[in-house]
Amino acid sequence: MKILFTKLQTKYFIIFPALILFFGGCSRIDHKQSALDPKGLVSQNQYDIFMLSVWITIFLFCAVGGCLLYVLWKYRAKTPEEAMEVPPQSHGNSKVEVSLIIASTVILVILAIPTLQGVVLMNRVPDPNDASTLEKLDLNRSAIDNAITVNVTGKRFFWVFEYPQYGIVTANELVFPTSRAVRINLRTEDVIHSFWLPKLAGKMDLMPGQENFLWFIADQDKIITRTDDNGNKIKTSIDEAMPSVFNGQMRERIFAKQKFTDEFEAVGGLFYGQCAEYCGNSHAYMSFRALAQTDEDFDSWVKKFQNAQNPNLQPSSYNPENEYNKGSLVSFPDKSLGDSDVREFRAVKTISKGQAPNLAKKEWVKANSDDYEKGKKLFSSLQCVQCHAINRTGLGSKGPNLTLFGIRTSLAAGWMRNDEENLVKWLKNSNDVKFGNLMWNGEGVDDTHPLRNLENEDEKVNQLVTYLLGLK
Ligand code: HEC
Ligand SMILES: [Cu+2]
Repeated sequence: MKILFTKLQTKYFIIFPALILFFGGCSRIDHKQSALDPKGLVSQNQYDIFMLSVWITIFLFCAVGGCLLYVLWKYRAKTPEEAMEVPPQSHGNSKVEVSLIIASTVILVILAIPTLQGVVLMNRVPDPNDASTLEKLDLNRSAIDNAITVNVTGKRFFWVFEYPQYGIVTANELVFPTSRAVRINLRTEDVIHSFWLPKLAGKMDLMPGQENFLWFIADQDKIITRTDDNGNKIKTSIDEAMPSVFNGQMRERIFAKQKFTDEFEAVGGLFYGQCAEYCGNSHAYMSFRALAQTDEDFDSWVKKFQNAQNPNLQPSSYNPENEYNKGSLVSFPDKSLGDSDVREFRAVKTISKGQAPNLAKKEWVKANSDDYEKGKKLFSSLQCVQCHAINRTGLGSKGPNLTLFGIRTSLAAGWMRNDEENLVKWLKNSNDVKFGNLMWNGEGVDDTHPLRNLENEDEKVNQLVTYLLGLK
């Protein structure tokens, strides 16, 4: 008995730690960046192909392992004499060999057909006139007809998202409507990167000198279905799963519901993406986010960006020849900021022609706080504009475009929460936060560059933060 017990114990000593190691590597399949939790048509297709090959592999494992065990058992030596015998020798069995070749071929064909179909599917948005394909894929024609295009440019170590149909550009957060297909054109301006958006689109490389392509369409039903802590599937509302991005609700909701280290999304419409091809020091932190929106919210977001990035809609300097409506934004000098400084004012009532702006008459109010205005000024004087554009496209393209930065959920290419605390850390020493990033280490940046000297400049940093987070 005692011997049996010790034997058992030794067995468990080996098995338990092995199991712990084995399952320790597992996580819930709906993990933030899991390819096993598809929420769109293209990723679902890839998942199905993957599962087909898993089942085939399991079948093969059992069939081959089973035969092996059977033969080992059946033809084992039963007596010491038998063990001494040399078994009959043969060169093989051509029937068995031929059937094995045929069986392998059949399995390869079974795998190849859906794989090739998947490659075709991933590589091209279906033709809107091809009714039978649309029906097979259960796609609305309008989802294809109204597809949106996003030109994605990979840069060390962030992403540029340009929407050519709307003439807007942003970085690191891809906002899209769930009702429409999204075409993704992939290019790079430096080295090879790889665009990986596992729950929606799969993965595709960005190659210098070549344009690659990918598309996805999200499944709103799957987005609003959530797994709770006990593993039950529950349906939430659209409002809960896809808060509006344009008015900052998405950002607020994510911050309120989720610790940064949480492994699961608090909000269904938030997707994590990642560069999946080693591209340098901070490659591991070259991530991005995709934010699902209803049509209405997406349109509002586009409108807001278009207004922000339309040079004709920027506040112009005050002109006494113009009449101004209540609410108009105009800039004119404000001595309280600095001798030659202008700031933005908002008209409190209709301002008739021919007047000089008179602050004493309470016709104008400051459009932004003093810190915001000072931060805005610092953004130019500290040479941030060298690399960043805010609002207008095309200027300062070495770094991410920071238009409406205050509604962005993430900082430094998707991997940190975009809040005051992190932004302060980033501005004081971005190299500490993201080693090797090209803001700190870019061309023309050395220890004399003003951005490297913000470490002890709390006031300036706070003004910059007020300005950047005030862009909303
Ligand atoms: C030499 C060019 C350069 C200068 C100058 C520069 N930046 Fe940057 N900035 C970058 C690059 C490149 C990134 C992207 C870093 C990354 O994520 O790898 C970046 C990222 C950022 C981000 C995060 C953006 C995002 O999408 O997450 C903020 C905010 C920012 N910079 C603010 C500033 C401010 C404020 C200044 C001036 C004090 C400044 N930058 C000066 C190049 C620059
Ligand atoms: Cu990379």
